Amino acid sequence: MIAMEATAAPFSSVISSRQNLSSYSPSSSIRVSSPTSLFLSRKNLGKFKYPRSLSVRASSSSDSVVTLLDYGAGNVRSIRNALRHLGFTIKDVQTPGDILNADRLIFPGVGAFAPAMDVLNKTGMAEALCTYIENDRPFLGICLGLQLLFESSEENGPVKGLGLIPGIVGRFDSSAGIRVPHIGWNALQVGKDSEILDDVGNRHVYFVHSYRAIPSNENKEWISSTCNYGDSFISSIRRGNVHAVQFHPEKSGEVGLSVLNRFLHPNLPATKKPMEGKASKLAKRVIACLDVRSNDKGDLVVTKGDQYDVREQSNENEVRNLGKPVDLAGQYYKDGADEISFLNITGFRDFPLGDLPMIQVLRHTSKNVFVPLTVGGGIRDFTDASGRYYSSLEVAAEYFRSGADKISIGSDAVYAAEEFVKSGVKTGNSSLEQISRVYGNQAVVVSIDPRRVYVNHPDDVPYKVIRVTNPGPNGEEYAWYQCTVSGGREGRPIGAYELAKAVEELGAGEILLNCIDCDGQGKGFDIDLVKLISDSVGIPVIASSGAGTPGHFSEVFEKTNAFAALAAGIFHRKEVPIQAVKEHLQEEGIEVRI
Ligand code: 1PR
Repeated sequence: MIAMEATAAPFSSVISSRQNLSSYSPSSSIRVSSPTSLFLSRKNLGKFKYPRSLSVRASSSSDSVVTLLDYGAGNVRSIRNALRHLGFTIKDVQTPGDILNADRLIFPGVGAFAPAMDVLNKTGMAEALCTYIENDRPFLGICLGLQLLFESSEENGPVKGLGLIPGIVGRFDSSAGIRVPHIGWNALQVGKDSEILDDVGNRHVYFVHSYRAIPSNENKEWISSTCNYGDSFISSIRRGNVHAVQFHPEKSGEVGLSVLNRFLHPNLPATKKPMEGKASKLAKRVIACLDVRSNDKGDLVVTKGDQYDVREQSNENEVRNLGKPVDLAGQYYKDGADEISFLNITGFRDFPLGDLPMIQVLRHTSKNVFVPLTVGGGIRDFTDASGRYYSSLEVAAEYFRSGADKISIGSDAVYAAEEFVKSGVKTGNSSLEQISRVYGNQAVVVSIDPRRVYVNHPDDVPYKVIRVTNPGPNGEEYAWYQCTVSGGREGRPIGAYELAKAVEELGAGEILLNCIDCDGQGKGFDIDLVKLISDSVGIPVIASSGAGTPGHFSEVFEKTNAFAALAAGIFHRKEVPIQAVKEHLQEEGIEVRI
């Protein structure tokens, strides 16, 4: 499952008028009279009817073209970028015939199961796909592109799938104590003959999904790897030339690129010995954050604040300039960052679509960075000087189209949470609700900018108060965490605890938990705050602000339920390399992606 966006489908023209497949006759095609023995017997395939008249072209070339089935439901920019990075050109499927004619076909399923099947059925793509796969043509399904091969899915269903693999795709069971969606880097148990996973070994790959297929006696011959998350689920299948993976190779760094490369170049000799180790579960993520804004000369720079003050303490009082966003993001990718966040820190006053540098930053970064990218700042409804109204959905859509995997909402989520706490009513109109409804909650992060406020007694304020580890300046033993908007400039009548609970209800998939007091101080994360929030919500929490040493990362993972830890200053100033953080965590027995 990856963020969806509303774009015209490459073959949208065929959606309304279903192509008559029996009249389709590709040039240079050969008739395939019977399916290969690789596949299930018909009686196991449910009621799916295979057209008898489809033809599949014989593979003739090993050129550098890959056919992409983008049925227009979502953002496949990352897979396009990854394929181009590997030296391939992309041919988009326009008609079912393009599937049958493909030399190699990649199907990055996006969005939800039911609408995807609906489009595939209406366009005749379902039949073409089944024929193509039945004839053992080179195929790689990704995420939903794996799930659709099964008999059916429970996602808004039951909904019938392509029926090529026995099994029902079901939702992860959150009552088993796991957080759903399954987001992050997880290790695989790779079976024999997986071929495209030859370089993976037990290195982590990136998953984002709420539904999964589970191994059974009926489908065991298809399974090339499984993964553990609550229970064991199918992370990849392989039969002959047909492959599909539940994870996102295009977001899994170098190891993900190797999976794509091995699919595109079958029979490559194993070049690397897969790494040995004890990878077994979801890795804790280390995230590099780039606070971005224009400096006084108008250049977009990565800056870094001291408790959110990003100006130098000099006569010129200029905006601190720590580098160029695209260059730094590329460097952090190479250094092993599991994710990269861009925060447009003046987005609250400069409308992000008003000028386009941040969009350009994303476009350029996503060409060479193959881990998840988050972008935040200024996501809200907006009317520009000429009276043109932009909805927050349009802003988010532009970010997704430009390469973001997740968007992060700050100020606007605070206003929405305040309303919700007051009224108890979900209006469905907030940017948070709208974007998570359209793109899925896994694509929406809420960024919280709280400031610690000490009090003498838990009843002093109508917000969640905790006993703090280190008393306040006047010996206060308690504190609450006041949310702010506009980059910490304005305090609001809501606490971080109340906000976190509210935004989870409103559809946030993750919380980026900053702390103004700790920002840029290098003294460690605010453990009291991170513990409070990560114990209170069922969605992943990213601890942010204050990292100064690798030990601060292990401390936050050992003492709280944070899923990820984010840092900025120590990476920008090259005080601590990302790899040093990872190695330290490993030494401490904390699972990370290496
Ligand atoms: O309110 O939706 O426009 O979003 C604005 C976004 O910009 C929010 O995510 C908000 O956190 C961020 N932001 C606004 N002003 C600042 C600032 O610094 N003046 N940056 C700012 C937030 C905090 C972290 C920082 C960590 C780690 N920066 O992102 O990277 O504290 O730093 P450290 O490791 O150096 O301690 P909207």
